[in-house]
Amino acid sequence: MRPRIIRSALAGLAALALVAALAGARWTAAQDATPAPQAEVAHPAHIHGGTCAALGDVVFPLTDVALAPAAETATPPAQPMLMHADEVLTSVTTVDVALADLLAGQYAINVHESAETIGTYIACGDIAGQMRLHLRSDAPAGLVIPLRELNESGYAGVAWLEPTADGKTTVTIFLAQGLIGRGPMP
Ligand SMILES: [Cu+2]
Repeated sequence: MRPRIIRSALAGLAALALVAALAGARWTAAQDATPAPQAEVAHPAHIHGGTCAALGDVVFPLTDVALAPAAETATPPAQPMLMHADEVLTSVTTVDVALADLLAGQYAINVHESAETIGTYIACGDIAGQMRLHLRSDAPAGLVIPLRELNESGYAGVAWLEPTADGKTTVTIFLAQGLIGRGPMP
């Protein structure tokens, strides 16, 4: 049973990464898009010092993790667009630090329940990993980390850290509930 669960979880993560990769150009939110019908609360996120087990101060704030606003479905899209299921919350931020520097230190990506309940953490992932061969040879060397559920929030996902040409790091978060068949469904 367990290998099967792990395999399907890996398949899910691969699918997420693939969707993002296929989108190619960076997704940007449409300023004038109509709000999503079921807009839920935005989840503040930061890069903290330390690890998820011993979280330090906020070092780099990240864009709130939230349901992206719905966009016009013109074909072809007027701007780069990442399509994804309603259940998937996203966040994209370019932070002014090199990925190598993040890897050299101790840092973690932490997601909070809301601005009002900032002390409640819902998911976290340590910024660490091994160099691995990527399926896409043209992709820049990056880092993908799991964001594990905290406090029985039901939220889990991945963060994808990519170095930019000018020495910064673009952090893309995908977060969703119900990925492991328990906890609150969206
Ligand atoms: Cu934080």
